Amino acid sequence: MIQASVLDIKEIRTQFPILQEEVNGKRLVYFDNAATTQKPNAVLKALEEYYHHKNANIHRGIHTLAEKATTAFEETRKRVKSFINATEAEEIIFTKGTTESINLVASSYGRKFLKAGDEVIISTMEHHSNIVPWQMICEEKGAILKVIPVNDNGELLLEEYENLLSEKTRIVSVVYASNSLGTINPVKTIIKKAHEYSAVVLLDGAQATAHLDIDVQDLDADFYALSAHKMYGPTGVGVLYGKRDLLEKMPPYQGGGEMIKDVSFEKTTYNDIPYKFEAGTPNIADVVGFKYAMDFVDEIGKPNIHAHEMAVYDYAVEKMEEIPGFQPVGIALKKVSVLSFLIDGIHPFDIGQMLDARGVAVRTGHHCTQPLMDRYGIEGTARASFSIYNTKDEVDVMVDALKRIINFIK
Ligand code: 7TS
Repeated sequence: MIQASVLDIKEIRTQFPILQEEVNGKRLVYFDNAATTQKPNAVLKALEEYYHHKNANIHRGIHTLAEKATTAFEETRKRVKSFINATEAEEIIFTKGTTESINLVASSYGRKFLKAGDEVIISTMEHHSNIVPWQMICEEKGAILKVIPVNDNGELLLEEYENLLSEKTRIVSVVYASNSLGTINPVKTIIKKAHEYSAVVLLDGAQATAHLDIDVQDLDADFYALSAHKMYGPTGVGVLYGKRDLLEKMPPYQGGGEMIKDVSFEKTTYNDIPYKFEAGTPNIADVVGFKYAMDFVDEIGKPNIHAHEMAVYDYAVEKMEEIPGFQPVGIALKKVSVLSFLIDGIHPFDIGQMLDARGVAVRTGHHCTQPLMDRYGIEGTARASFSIYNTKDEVDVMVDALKRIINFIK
């Protein structure tokens, strides 16, 4: 890890070719990192290298390429194990993203262990992907979905959470860091409380994993879901971490090749974990590329990444306060670098469109957290989310553009 004081953002930017793009005649300012981050050269090269020199299907062949591809694929599994400090590589299951990881747990664990009258707890600030799979399985099983409320600042009400917990609680599934508010939730406490009632806990780590050191053993998380594409890796790759004893008790999620030991028309036996949950040919090349994203992150160091991003965030809040009618949404004490905001009298969609005309990419809308928007009585926000390659100069470009937009409109 390098020292934060010598972090060379200019050099880091050169590793991301897309940052040289022009959008609508202006140099791209990419502030949509919570949706997906850009990819460094190391990842792009790994993808090319894979297809040029290693491409084959994995786990089934004895020929040289098949072995090379299998080794590269399994190297990433080991890398994820160390990246989130799982106990064993077998606890790492590759999926296509956080959404699929959560669906896997809801379908497999939920279908086997939930029964009528049981309760599942989520929170108001969940992404739809951590709401809908639980609604579906609760409906199927006659289980009840309970929701932890949030305060006006965008923080979970922990006392209310404790009131929701009971002997009926089977599963607690909460977001580690909110994509709409940036709030970092006190997940270690949430997990400890759930375990007092023998409930299992899934953490949605989609937004946390690129910014915070993750240690699933220290957190004592039962399941942890993440997406590679939100942490400089390729799209189409996600991870589900699960404790071995839980994964072993769970039925397969999908049937097909890879996930079996032996198939006959009378009886099929299933493979061991993690393969039991990896039916069919996986996204081999992108899994291989993902390893280089984790190397990129660890080389800089997450504390350095987080510190830089929060410096850009703090600067952005300070500059935005110069804008009349600026209203941040989500001002929790502990945050990742997500700045959701409203400007009085201008629809977020118009903000997004007019910023785009000036080369600035922000996201607008409900950010797949409609119940959260309902809680605040709004339709959506404009959202700037910062990454390691973003700079205060880029914030100036956005703020300057916003000031011009306001002058133009008002
Ligand atoms: N959970 C959280 C907290 C997220 O932010 C997202 C995606 C997901 C789950 C789903 O991840 P996926 O990789 O399976 O799609 N969030 C966003 C966003 O904020 N803007 O676009 C996607």
